[in-house]
Amino acid sequence: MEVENDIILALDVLNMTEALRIVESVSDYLNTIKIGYPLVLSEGLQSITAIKEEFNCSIIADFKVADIPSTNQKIADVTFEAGTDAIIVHGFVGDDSALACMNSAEKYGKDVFLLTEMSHPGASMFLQQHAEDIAKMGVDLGITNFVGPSTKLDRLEKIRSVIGKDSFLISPGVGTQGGDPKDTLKFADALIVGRSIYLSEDPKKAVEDLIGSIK
Ligand code: U5P
Repeated sequence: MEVENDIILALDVLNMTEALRIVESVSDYLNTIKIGYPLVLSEGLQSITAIKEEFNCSIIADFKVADIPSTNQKIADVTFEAGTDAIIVHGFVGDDSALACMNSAEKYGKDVFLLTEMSHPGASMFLQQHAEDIAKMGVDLGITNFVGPSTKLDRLEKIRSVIGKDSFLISPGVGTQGGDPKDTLKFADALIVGRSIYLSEDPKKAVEDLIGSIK
């Protein structure tokens, strides 16, 4: 996936008017948008289709898919039908569940991102202990796209060492959650940034400043 300026916008707004306004304002600089439950539960899966059609951008659906294989397959199928380019899938549910999403992605010619460890403090309670095994499982399955936290750079470095330098690693937690953009890019290929862009009074300037800070 070619991520312009190494920044993915997390578009966690609750209506299409706001979504279109934000994407429009940053579209000179960004070509990859992550859309998750906040927008899709508010406006439907067609919000993905509409944004992709209007801006010709790549869409990553952040549904953190975490169910039994047959349900995962259905979730992935309808998500790809809507025009999504990639779907984020939880790794903790195991290889069969991840494989179901991979099979769907293959059928549609799309991608899977495997979520290894999360960026919030609570992730240290359960997920962190297994993150490297989850990453290793992904590598063994042939997954080449991963998600890891920018808020814990030691962990991000570990995850990078498991997935290897050629895997594509995207990292949320920059800005509002405290992650540093430049440091994160020592280990990640692209940053996922939400609130510090879409809550800014001037989202375009927020992106310009962010690009300036990682040059
Ligand atoms: N996200 C995380 N951490 C993870 C996985 C996903 O923050 O471990 C998602 C959030 O759901 C949100 C975005 O969509 O990445 C980060 O947004 P923000 O903190 O920049 O507003």
